[in-house]
Order: sequence, then C-alpha cells, then structure tokens
Amino acid sequence: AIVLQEPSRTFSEYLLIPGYSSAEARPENVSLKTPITKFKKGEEPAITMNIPLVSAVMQAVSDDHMAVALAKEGGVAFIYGSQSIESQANMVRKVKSYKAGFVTSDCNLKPDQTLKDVLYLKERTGHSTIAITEDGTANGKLMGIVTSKDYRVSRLDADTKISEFMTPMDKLVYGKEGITLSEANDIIWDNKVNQLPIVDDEMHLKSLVFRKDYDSHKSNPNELLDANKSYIVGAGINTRDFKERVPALVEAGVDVMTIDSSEGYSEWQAITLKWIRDNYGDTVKVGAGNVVDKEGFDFLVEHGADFVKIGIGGGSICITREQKGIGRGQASAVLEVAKARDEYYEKTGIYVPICSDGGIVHDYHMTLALAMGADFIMLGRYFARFDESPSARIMVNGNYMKEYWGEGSARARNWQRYDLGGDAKLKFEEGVDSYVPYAGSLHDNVKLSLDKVKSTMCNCGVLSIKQLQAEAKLTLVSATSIVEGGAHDVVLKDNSVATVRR
Ligand code: MZP
Repeated sequence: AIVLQEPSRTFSEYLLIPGYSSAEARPENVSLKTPITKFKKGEEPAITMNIPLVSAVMQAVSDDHMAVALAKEGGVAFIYGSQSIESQANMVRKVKSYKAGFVTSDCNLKPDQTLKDVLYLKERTGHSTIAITEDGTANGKLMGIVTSKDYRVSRLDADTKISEFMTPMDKLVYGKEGITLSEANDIIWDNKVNQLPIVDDEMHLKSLVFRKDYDSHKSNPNELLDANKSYIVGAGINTRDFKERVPALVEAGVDVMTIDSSEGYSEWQAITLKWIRDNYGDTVKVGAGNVVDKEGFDFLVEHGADFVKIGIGGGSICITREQKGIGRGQASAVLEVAKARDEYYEKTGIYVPICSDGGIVHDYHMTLALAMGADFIMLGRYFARFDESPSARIMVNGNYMKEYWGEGSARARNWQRYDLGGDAKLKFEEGVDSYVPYAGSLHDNVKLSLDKVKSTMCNCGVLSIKQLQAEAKLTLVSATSIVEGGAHDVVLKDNSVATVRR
C-alpha cells in the first residue's frame, strides 16, 4: 500500500491570515460570482452563479421550492434524483415555469377542502396566498383566493370549509391573460391588493402576480435567471437509469445536472458521461463526482465532466468512513483537487470548476473552502434547516427542528448513489436519519452567511473568489490555538443565573 504521510485534514484545522486591506476592500465591493461549468481561456462559462452556493442532491433538501428560493438569491439547487423520473422532471418543469415577476401558482386547493389543508400547505410551501380552483390544480377554474388575513382574525375551526372564508370570485380582483407587467402593476396598486390572479377567458388560472415580486425583483440583483427569464435549476442523475432520466430532464428544461454518487472515480461515471456527450454533445451540462484526489479529477475531466464534485465521508449525515473506512478530510481533498484543476487549466486552457460537497459546519468554513480553491460549495445540513426545505418542521423537546436524512439511510433508500453494479438495492446504510435545528428563512440566513464571507474576504484584502483562491494565506491551527479561538478564561453569563441589579 501507498501511505500518504500528510494527515487527512478538515476545515476546522485551518485559519485565514488577514492580508493588507485597502480602502476599496469593503463588503459592497466584493463579487461572489463564480462559474459552474467548464470554459475555455478567454471565453465565458455557459452558467455563472451570483453566489457560490448550491443545495445538495437530497430528498430532505432540494425540491422545486428550494430551487426557486435559492435561484432568487443567486445560487442553484440540484433537485434530488431518488424519486421517479416523472416526478423529478415535474419539479424541474415547475421551477422553469416561474417567470420573473410572475409566479405560476403551485399552491392550490379546492373549495371543499378545509382550513387544516390551508395551514398545512402554507407551512409546507411558505406561500401566504393560496388559489382556490374548481379541481385544485394550477390550471383549474378560479373560484377564489385565500390569504392569511382571511382566517387569522376570525377564530375558525380547523375543519371549516375553504368556501366559507375564501375571497370569492365576485369580490376578487383579477387580470386577463396577456396584460403587461405594468398593467398588472397598475391594477395591483389601484385596488390595493397584494396579489393578482391572471386568468384566461374561461377563468382558468394561469398565474399569480405578487406585489412583492416587483419589489424583490427590483431589489435583488443576485437573482439567477438564463435567456428566457426563468430560474436556473439543476438536477441529480445516477449511473443506472440515465438513458431515460436525462432526456426527461432535458425536455423539462433543466439547466445543469450532476451525477450523484458517493464515489465517482468509476467506469460507471465514464459510461454515463460518454452517453451524454454522444447524444447531446456539449449542449447538456453535467458535473460528476465525488472524488477526493487528482486521479479522480483527471479521470472525470478526461471523460467530459463540466464540473467535478469533491467529498467522500464528510457530510454531516454520512457514516461511510465508519462503515467502509474510505474517504478523506475535506480540506485535504479540496486542496489537492484544486491544484489538479489549476494544472489542467495551465496545460489545456480549459477551466473545470470544482465544488466542495459536504462538511460545512460554520459559516467561516465556506470562506475556507473557497480560499482552498473550491469554485462553489454544495450544502445539505445548512439548507435543510430552512423553511424552504421539503421536510416537515416539528417540535422536539421544546425546540423547533427539521428532519434531515442521508441519501444512504434506510429512509431515503437511494441505492443508485452507492451502486457498484450489483443488484438494485441498498445493502447496508451509509447515512443516518436526524434532526437539525430549524433556522427560519433561506433569504435571511444566506444573507448573513455571505455577509460574513464578504467581510472575511475584505480582511484578506480580496474582492473576488478568484483573488481569494490566488492570494489567501492559510495556517494550520494547533489544538491549543483552537481553545484560544473561542471565549476563554472568562465566566460566561448564563440566562439561568439570576442577575441582581442595584
Ligand atoms: P452536509 O452539508 O450535510 O455536511 O453534507 C451534504 C452532502 O453529504 C451531500 O451533498 C452528499 O454529497 C452527502 N451525502 C448525502 N447523503 C449521504 C449519506 O447518506 C451523504 N451518506 O454522505
């Protein structure tokens, strides 16, 4: 065996050393733009993100709601592949049907459903407006609208039928299909409503326009849209059913895919990539992984990957290292693969972005991952905590939690992710089922995390991710300096100790 002498290191073993900060080094001057897909020297990548974050290919993390919420912030969600092809393609289709300024309603109920259904849908989607259509579908005949003010003030029973408290059609302000954004805007303002259903001549619902869409559209310069003004969306694929899944996702409008696998240095990935290139050339964008060293990176790039994902065994829900004894500390893996990417660029003039996947615990780990060479970061636990993730919010021991389970857990049963060509089933678990503390809205949390990243970049005197990768100075930390980094040698005030004021 070859024994690497350098230990396998994690993010928490490093710190950044500040560099010279000029007066220009202010957070508002920092750009977090970053490429997702490979490009030639002097050319632009096909897809660039405005923030370096993507959400994990996981049942508990990335569905269509997550995809829209993250694209609004400038990142990309990879919709989970451990579901039927039809249902994954439908999620992609829903995301692509959201238009800038127009939100196609996927939040509908029938008049004979109850307040309980309204509350569940609101909790699940975060939408405060629900369209009531004849058959409960997005294209059904519009019967009314329910917003929280319709039921919040009156003490209604959870079993009250929606028809008893919705704003019915004759009291509803609506617009006809074909009106322009500014006409819709005028109706909204003239009638002092917060939302405007758009219907066709038969009163079938076409979309909902929200007042906040104009505001957020104007005020969020990061929002990630491609040529037809729809949100950018990603999806996970596997090395088994790609011949059926890829065409369905492409037909649904997916912008970028990734082969989702616990170990990507394999012939299965080469076969999958070859099939995609043979059938679609370079028009379909697909990343591959996960790998943890130069050999893995070179292999996937040679077989046509648009980006390469790094990380084995570092995910918060992952027990692969305990079960199988394989993996590598995420920092060591990113550092080695980033070097391989730079060498490849030097040699060929082709830049293949790399993604650090899993193991981000603190916000500063994001900055470290970028400084170590990652072009973007995939996160599971982080996004699972927000309103927009698919799992239910539940109370555990007096605290709100969200459920978060690994793709290799018995709950997800994503055997394709661990597939080595055997029979089609999960043989043993490589992931756990867990809770993560509920943390509120994606928008607020992403903003806070990235404010920290930008602030640290200013401390390092850099204004872009490229500059951070080139100029960051990192130091290893000793066990005793880790102690020095937290509050130490003081007695922390604690809420349980009564304070006597004089
Ligand atoms: P984290 O952000 O929760 O630390 O890690 C998320 C990453 O863990 C995912 O993107 C994926 O690569 C990996 N993952 C997902 N399921 C499992 C598992 O069940 C896993 N072992 O390791």
